[in-house]
Amino acid sequence: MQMTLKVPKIHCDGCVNTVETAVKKLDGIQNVSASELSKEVRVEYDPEKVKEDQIRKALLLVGYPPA
Ligand SMILES: [Cu+2]
Repeated sequence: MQMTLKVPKIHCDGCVNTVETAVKKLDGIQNVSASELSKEVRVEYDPEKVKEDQIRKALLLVGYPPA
């Protein structure tokens, strides 16, 4: 399954790293790529193992609340 989250606080490479690392740590994440240009995070995940809610929470915990 794939989703794209808008994360307005992404503004540089450091943010991209922080966001990608936080999401990758979760179980069931197949791929994650954040963009500082579009301020979007694209996540591919296994919905049997991880829920959208957990992904949103992981972003919130590192200081990047999804819009
Ligand atoms: Cu930054």
